[in-house]
Amino acid sequence: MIIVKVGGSVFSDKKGKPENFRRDVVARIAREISEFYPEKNFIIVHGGGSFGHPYARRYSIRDGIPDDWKTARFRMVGFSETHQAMLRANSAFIREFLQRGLPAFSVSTSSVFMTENGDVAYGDLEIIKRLVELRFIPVLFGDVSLDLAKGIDILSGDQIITYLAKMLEPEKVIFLMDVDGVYDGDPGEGNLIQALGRDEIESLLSKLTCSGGDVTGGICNKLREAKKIAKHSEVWFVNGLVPGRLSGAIRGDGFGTRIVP
Ligand code: IP8
Repeated sequence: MIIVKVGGSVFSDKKGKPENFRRDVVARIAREISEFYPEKNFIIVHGGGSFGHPYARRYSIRDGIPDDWKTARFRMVGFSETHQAMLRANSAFIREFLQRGLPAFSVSTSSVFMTENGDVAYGDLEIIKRLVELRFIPVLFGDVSLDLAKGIDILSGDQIITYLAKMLEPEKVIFLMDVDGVYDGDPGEGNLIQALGRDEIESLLSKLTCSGGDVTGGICNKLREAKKIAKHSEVWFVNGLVPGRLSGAIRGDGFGTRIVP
């Protein structure tokens, strides 16, 4: 089984109009997957991109449900709005897969996982396991979550993948991004690292600027999660905007960053 995370900046332009969707990119990702399916099983998890993140920020979802009812109600409406935006992204995704004969099936993350301060505290994987057994391609997504500590929060696609990797032990996890892989410095400054040791991740994190950007933490969050995932499976970071890079990572001879256990 291979788990592919399609980053929000791959299927949409995060700086562009709200809810813009790169149909051509997702269609090409589906085509690359169809070269290996059904010999290999896939689970897809996509991020929030121009769909979830603007709502999550506008309604301060990560601050949870406060005691003050007026603010609580405003945020609960925002919680649902954010989820609906993610359902629209998911539906656009699934359409591209179905059109290429791939039996993608939507799994609504917030109905399967609960968090505690943003980390998965509970996850019911029975449906996902059965879907994979039957050779469906489950498509999950970064989403809002009911949270045991704060009432509500955001669950990043990257956190979902760590949980899936721990429980399902896939042969490979591939992160598709809008850059060639992991760099040894901030964007535009560092060099691409082609093989990154699991034990080198902490020192790399101390060199990177980890604040700002996404509500869920961008590349730093991905690297922290990759460190955990690499205990269970091979991890790749590749450019999802360049044709063939996903196929290369699936074959194992691709261009990008491979995390070495
Ligand atoms: O882009 C975030 O998921 P991510 C999901 O995978 C929302 O971190 C709703 C902002």
